[in-house]
Amino acid sequence: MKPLTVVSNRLPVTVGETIEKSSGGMVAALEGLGENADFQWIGWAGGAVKDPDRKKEIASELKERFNYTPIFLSRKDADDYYTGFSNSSLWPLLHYMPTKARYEERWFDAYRRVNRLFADTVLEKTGEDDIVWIQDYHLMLLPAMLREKRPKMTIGYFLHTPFPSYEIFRCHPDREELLEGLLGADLIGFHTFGYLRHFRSTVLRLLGIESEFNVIHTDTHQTAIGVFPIGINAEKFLEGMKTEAYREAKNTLQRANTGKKVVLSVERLDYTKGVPRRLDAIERFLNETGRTDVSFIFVCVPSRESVPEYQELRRSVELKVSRINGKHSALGEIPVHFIHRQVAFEELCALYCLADVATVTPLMDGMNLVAKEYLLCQQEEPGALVLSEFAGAAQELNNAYVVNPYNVKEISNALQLALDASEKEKRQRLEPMKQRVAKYDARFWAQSFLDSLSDLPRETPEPTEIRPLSAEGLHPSLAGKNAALFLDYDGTLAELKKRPVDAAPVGEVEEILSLLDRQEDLDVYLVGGRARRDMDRWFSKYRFHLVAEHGYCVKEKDAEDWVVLTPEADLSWKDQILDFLELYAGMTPGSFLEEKTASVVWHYAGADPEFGAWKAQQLVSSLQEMLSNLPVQIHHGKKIVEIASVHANKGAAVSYFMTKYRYEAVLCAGDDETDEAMFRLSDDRLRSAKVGAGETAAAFRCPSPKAFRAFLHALLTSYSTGG
Ligand code: GDG
Repeated sequence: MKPLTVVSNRLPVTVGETIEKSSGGMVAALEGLGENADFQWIGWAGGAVKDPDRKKEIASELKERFNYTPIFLSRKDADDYYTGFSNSSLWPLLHYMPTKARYEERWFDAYRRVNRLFADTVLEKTGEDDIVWIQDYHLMLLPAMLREKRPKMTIGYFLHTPFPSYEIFRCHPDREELLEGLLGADLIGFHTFGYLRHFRSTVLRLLGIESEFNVIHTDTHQTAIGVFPIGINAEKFLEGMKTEAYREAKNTLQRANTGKKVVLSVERLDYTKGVPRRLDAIERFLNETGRTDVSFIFVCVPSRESVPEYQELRRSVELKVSRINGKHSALGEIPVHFIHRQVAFEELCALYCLADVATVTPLMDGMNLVAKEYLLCQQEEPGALVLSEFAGAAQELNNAYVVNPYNVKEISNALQLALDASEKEKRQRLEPMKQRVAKYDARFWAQSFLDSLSDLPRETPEPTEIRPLSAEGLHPSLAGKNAALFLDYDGTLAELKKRPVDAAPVGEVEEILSLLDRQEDLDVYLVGGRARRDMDRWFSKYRFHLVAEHGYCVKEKDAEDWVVLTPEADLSWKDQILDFLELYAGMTPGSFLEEKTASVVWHYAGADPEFGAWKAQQLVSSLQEMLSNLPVQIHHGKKIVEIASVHANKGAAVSYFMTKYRYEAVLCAGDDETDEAMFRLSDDRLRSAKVGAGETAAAFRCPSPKAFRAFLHALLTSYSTGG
C-alpha cells in the first residue's frame, strides 16, 4: 500500500499538561488498516499555543509517539477559521439552517489562509506518490490547493456532514470557490446517495459542469463521487463492555433506575440535534400518559460554546428541562435527568446497554453514530431505537421507529410504541440492524473508501485508435504542400459560452486568429455553424475563407459576397416549425431562438440546466415525429437543438474546396456532431481532429479549445521557422 496521510481539522489528541490520544471511530478505523501501513496524520493540535519551545516539544512528542504532525493556529485564525467560517457559516448551511448562518469576509480570508497552511504542511510532509485523505468541511479548499501543486497526487475527500440541496448551498457567498476547492479531489465521499445527488446538481447549477453517473469532468482532471456510510468502532464498544468500570457504572445505573424504564439521548449540544423538539415531545408524552415509570436521561456534551447560537440553545434547553421537571417531578422522582458534560466511555456503554429506548431525533445529521452505537450495545435485553428520518443513519436502519423530528406528536407516539413493544417485536427490529452495524464498521468504511480511491483510473482511457494531436506528429504531413486548415470556431478555437454573443474573439483566441492570418503558405477556413452576419462581424478583417451555417454558404477570402453552395435546397419546412419552436422558447425561461437561412436553432444554455435538458429531449422527440419526411436534420448539440437543411453540411463544403483548390493536405478540426461530416470524408489527404471528449470518427483528439490553440501555436511556429 502507498503511504497514507490523513488530514483533518483536529488531530485525535487532547493537548494539555500531557498529551492524551482520543479514540474516535476514525482513529480506530485508520489504525486498523494494517500494522505495516505507512501512515501519518496532519491536523490542528487545538487551542492557541504561543510559546515556540512548547510548540517544538508538542511536535516532537506527537511525531515520536504517533507519527502525527501538528498545525498551530493563532487565536485569531482559530476564531475566524474555526469558530467563524467553519462553525458559524458553513455548519448551519450544510445542515439546512440558513437563518442561523452568518458571514464575515475576514472569516473566509482566514479559512483560505488556514487551508493554505494545511496545504503547505501536507506538501512538505508527503511525496508525489502518497495518498492524501482529507476529512470534512473545515478543509474544503485544500483538495484544489494540493492539486495545483501536485497534479498527479492521489487525493481523497470525505464530507462528514450532509451536502444540502442547491437551493440552500447557493446562499453561501463563497459557494463557487468552495465547490472548486472540493473538485481538486480524485474522489469525494458522502454518507448517503441524497448528499451525493445534491452535490452533483449544485456543481451543475453553480459551475455549469455536467457529471456522468459517478464522475465529474473538469477541464484538468476528473473527480469521482461515491457513497460510503461511516460505521462505528464496534470492537472498542464490545471491549468496553467487558471492563470493570463498565460493570460498576451499570450497577449504579440499575440501582438508580429500579422499576423504571430508561429513555436515553446522547449528543453534542448542537441545534442540529433536535433537542428542544424532543423535549416538547417528552412533555407531551408525560401530559398525555401521566406515566411516572419512565426516566429520561440526556447526555448533552458541551459544544462550540463561544458561538451565540449555541449559548441560546443551551438556555432554551435548560428552560424546557426545568419546566418539565417542575411540572412532573414528585418527591424522589425526577423525569428528566440533564447531564451537561461528557460521561466516561464505560459509563456511556452502560447507558447504551441499559436504556430501554434511545431517542435520536436530529433535525439534520450527516450520519449519527450514537444510533449505531446504541444498537450494538444491546447485548442483553433488546432495546428500541426512535430515529429521525433526517439522520443519514435512517437510510440504513429502517427497522427503527422512524419519525419526522419536526413532528412533536409523532415523536411522542413513537416513544409510547417503543416503550410498550413486546420483547419479540423489539428483537425482530433490533437483530438485523445490530448485525449490520457490527459488520459495516468504521474499518470497513475506511477500507472501502481507500480501495475505491486506489482503484480509480488515473487517466481517461481513450480508444486506442484515436491518437493525441501533436504538432510534431502533424507537421510533416502538411509542410511543403498545398495545404489548408478547416477549423470550426465555437467549442474548437474558442470556448463555448452561455450566450453565443459572448464568444467574440478576444485574448488568446484573437492571438491565434492573428497568427493564422499571417500564414502565407496555408489556406485557413473558418467553418462555423453561425449565421453570415456573425462571421462577417468577427472575421472579415482576417484573410480567411468563411463557411457559415454548417456549410450552407461560403465567402472566399477575397470575395465581396457570400455564395450559397446548394441553392436548390428546399427550405419551406422552416415556416412549419417556427411557431412550434417559439412556443418552446416561451415555455423555457432563459432560452431563445436563432433563425438562420438554412436552419433554426433553439439555444438553452441560459435556461435552468435540468429543465433545459428535459425540454430539449421533449422538443427533439416531437420534432422527429413532425419532420420525419422532410429534408432536414435535427442536431441536439451542446445546449442547442438545431434543425437544418440536409444540404447544409460541413463535409460537402470541405469536399467542394478540396476539389476546387486541389489541396494536397488538409486538417479539419471540430468539437461536435456537425463536424463529424468533415471527419467522415474518406480521403487520404485529410487529417481530422476532435476537440473534447465523446465518440468521434476523427483520427486525432485534443482535450480542450485551450489545448487546441496551443497545438496550433506550436504547429504554426514550426511552419514559419521551417522546422
Ligand atoms: C459528525 C456528524 C457523523 C457523545 N457523547 C459522549 C461521547 N459521544 C460520542 C459518541 C459518538 C460521537 O460522540 C458523536 O458522533 P455523532 O455521529 O453522533 O455526531 P457528531 O459529533 O455531530 O459527528 C455526524 C459523524 O461526524 C461521523 O461522520 O455521524 O453526522 O455530525 O461516537 O459515542 N463519548 C463519550 N462520552 C460522551 O458523553 N465518551
